Formats: sequence, structure tokens, C-alpha cells
Amino acid sequence: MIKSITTIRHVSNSREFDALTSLFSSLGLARATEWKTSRGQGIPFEAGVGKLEFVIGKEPLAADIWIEVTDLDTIHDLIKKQVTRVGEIQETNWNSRMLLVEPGKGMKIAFWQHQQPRHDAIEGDLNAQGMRFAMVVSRWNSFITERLLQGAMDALRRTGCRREDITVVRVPGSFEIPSQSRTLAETGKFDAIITLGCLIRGETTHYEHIATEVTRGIGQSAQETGVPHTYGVLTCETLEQALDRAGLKAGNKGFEAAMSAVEMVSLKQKTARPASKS
Ligand code: DLZ
Repeated sequence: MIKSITTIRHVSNSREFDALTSLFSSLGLARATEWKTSRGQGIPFEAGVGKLEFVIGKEPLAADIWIEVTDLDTIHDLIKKQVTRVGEIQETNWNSRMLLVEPGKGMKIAFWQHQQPRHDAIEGDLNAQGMRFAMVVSRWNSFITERLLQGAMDALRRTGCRREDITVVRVPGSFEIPSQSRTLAETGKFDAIITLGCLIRGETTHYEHIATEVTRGIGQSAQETGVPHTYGVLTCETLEQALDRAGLKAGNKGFEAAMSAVEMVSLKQKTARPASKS
């Protein structure tokens, strides 16, 4: 019967609102459908697991929003760049470490991590320090793809990637993305390839063919070169839909593709077979 639980917080001004929403985007939380009326605006963020907890007794509660994370040290590094009121990581008396952040007036958020995480899954971290990325961007529909590029650049910079470790390559249209991605992947100079393009059915007679080829080609390049490729190619019915997915209403798919690239590089580092000593 119950579908979801939402915690809503009023933010006192638009500067704080923008700072908060960009902070939570940069931490990799998925943006859900936002709303805007003459009376206000709301941007929801979704996490994989939601909990509603009631507490009794004298245990003091340091914050009213609690976010469990897998890598508290990386979260600390990312948040320090964006928020001034950030404490140090503290030990709790419940076998965890916690970071208290005050990103807005009267708003206390606790990020926390179990000291002994359950070893039920290996996951990539969102720390791009030292990683090198190539972004292959289609010039066709550049009005959209430049926004995807901005989103992707934003994600890489926020996760700690240096500008000099990011190479941007432009191709005529989405059809050319796979072959160029493969050329770059084969150089061995990049940890991941981020592909950015935009196919709009309305103006493309052979839309289905191009979309299928592009998707297959990117996947094939990833599998055959072993270099992670992430998919930031929009396949849309209309220009309006493309605009929504390039930052207007439905997040920025370029940002998401870049975050996925960081995560996949980190995951590969954790799971790949170590290079053999010869
Ligand atoms: C030709 C074409 C058309 C009609 N539509 C698009 C599109 O919506 N998005 C896109 O990225 N590219 C399009 N292209 C260009 C092809 O991807 C390709 O660049 C050209 O056919 C040259 O090979």
C-alpha cells in the first residue's frame, strides 16, 4: 500500500536552494521529477533505501536527516569543497563514523558509515582523483549536447578530477560516437570513455537504425577494449524531451553518465585481476 516516504525541508532562500540541490546532485543522488509553481519550487532526490525511524530514550540526535554512505572519507572531501559548515568525522558510540554538515540555516545533516560494513557487495566510489577520462561529444543537436557536456564536466570536477585529465573530442553526429570511442579506448590513455549525443526521432528518418547502431557500437567498444564506456546519448521523441533530460526537468544525463564513469573506474580498480608480474 505504501509507495514511498518523503522528508521535506523548507529552504530559506534561492542561493541556499541552488547550493543544496547542486551538493546533493554531486553526491550522486538521483534527481526525481521536480515541480515549480508561482508559489514555490521543489526538487526531490531519491536514494535506493528509505527508512522511517522512531526513537525513545535519552540518546541525543545530532541531526534530523541521516544519510548512510559507503565511503565517508570521499563524501567528506567532496562536501568540504562546497559547504563551509562541515565538521570533522567523529566516532559514534554505535560502531559507526559520522560527519555532521550544516548546508543551510537550521539544517543539520549527518552522513554516516558502519565501521564494519556488511560485505554483501563491492561498489565503486565517487572519487575521481587521478582518473583520466575522454568525452566523445556529438555536434549534431549541439544545443543539447553542449548542455550534456557541461553536466558531465561538472560531475568530473566535483568528484575531484583535474581539468588536464579530461579530454573532449567532438564528432559530427551520434553515429560516429562508437568508432571514435573505440579509437580513444585503444590508446590506453583513458580510464573511461563518456559518450554524449542526442538523437531526436522527430527529425531523424532512420532514427531506429542510428540509435540501435550507436548503442550496440558503444557496448561493443566497452566489451572488446575492457575500458568502461558510459552512455550519455539521449534518444528522444521531441526536442522538449531532450531539453528536459539535458538539465531542465529530468536531471542532466551528461552529469549522470560522468558519475557512472567515475563509479565504474573505481569498481574496475577494486575488482579487476591484478596485472601479472613478468
Ligand atoms: C543524419 C542525422 C540525423 C538525421 N539526425 C541525427 C540526430 O538526431 N542526432 C545525431 O546525433 N545525429 C544525427 N544525424 C547524423 C548522424 O549521426 C551522422 O553524423 C551522419 O549521418 C554522418 O555519418
